[in-house]
Amino acid sequence: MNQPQTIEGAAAETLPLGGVHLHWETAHGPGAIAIARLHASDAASMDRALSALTGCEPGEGARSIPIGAVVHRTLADIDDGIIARMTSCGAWVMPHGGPYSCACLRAWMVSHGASIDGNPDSRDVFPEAADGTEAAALRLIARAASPRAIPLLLAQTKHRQRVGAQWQPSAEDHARSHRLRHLIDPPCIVAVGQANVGKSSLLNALAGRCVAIAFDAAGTTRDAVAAQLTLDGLVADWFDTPGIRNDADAVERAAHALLVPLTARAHLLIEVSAPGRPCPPARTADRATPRLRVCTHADCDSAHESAESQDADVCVSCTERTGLDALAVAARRALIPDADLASDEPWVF
Ligand SMILES: Nc1nc2c(ncn2[C@@H]2O[C@H](COP(=O)(O)OP(=O)(O)OP(=O)(O)O)[C@@H](O)[C@H]2O)c(=O)[nH]1
Ligand SMILES: [Mg+2]
Repeated sequence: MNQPQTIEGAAAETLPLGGVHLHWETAHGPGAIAIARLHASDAASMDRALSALTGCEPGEGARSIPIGAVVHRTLADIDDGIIARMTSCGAWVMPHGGPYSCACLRAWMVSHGASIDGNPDSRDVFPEAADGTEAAALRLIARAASPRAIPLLLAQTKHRQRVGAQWQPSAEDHARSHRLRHLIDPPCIVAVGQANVGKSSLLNALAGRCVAIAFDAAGTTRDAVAAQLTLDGLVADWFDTPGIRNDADAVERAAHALLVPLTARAHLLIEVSAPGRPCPPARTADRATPRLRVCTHADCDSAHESAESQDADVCVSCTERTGLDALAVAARRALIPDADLASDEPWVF
């Protein structure tokens, strides 16, 4: 792979990618392919940029990539990949998704005059969309974490048409839209409780695999351990935390300090208890943070008679795997109520 050459001292407008905006659509991380969107103010600039990128003489390269075509080309002698010419002024360049080749390609384009476009217009990204609402919805679908986001976003054009162009969102529309954002960016759920009540077992049971060590000795978990879970169609980052106990050693006390920033940024706190072992109040969390009380050991004799079990929102058995679906629904509802998902008022995004 060749290193990109820098064109030093050249005025931006004389460079082959001068006037072309570059927006990297895919995340900065390894992937099979990456997607870079190029947008120019006029067709001639896009022709010139694609010619330079594919190593063709001006005119040749452009003609070989007509509007609507998808072609395989060498990209600046750095990689090979796919170019999709979406419009006269827009194209998607799709190299392999290795971070190094992407960084080289990005550096080559910038050194040849492309400017980094931080927040491109959704209509440029999705020229096939019927209107701005559909373009913005398609853009969110492309990065939505949760499956439940897709039908809601696809319905937004219809909802907007129904309310009309004069629609002014109310405070409740903004609040609902804010909650629905959890479908795009996974919310942070933090499970807290006394040592040895089953917090790690709960994470493992929900994940269906061993994420955190669970052991019959208090003080097993020494760090915040997270996994991404799908809870009733909502993808969330679930954090297991070190249990609270009075005779904690120095390492555990250091681990407890981690809880302060973590609970502060939690969107939902799971207060885990077991029969006879209540959850101490999470002093560090914002009082407004929603909470769910979960009692483990539902499989144990007379567990249902305990105060913790009777006070709990959901009772689960991590070993027998009961109550997990009810917990997933309760967690999703605490973050996004059913009414938000059923609403036919527009989602402000
Ligand atoms: N029977 C039964 N045992 C459970 C249940 N949940 C957890 N356990 C057991 O309780 C013990 C402690 O479980 P952990 O998941 O390690 O508890 P923890 O709250 O993460 O403990 P710390 O990491 O020390 O804070 C283990 O032996 C588990 O197998 C449950 O629902 N039923
Ligand atoms: Mg643990």
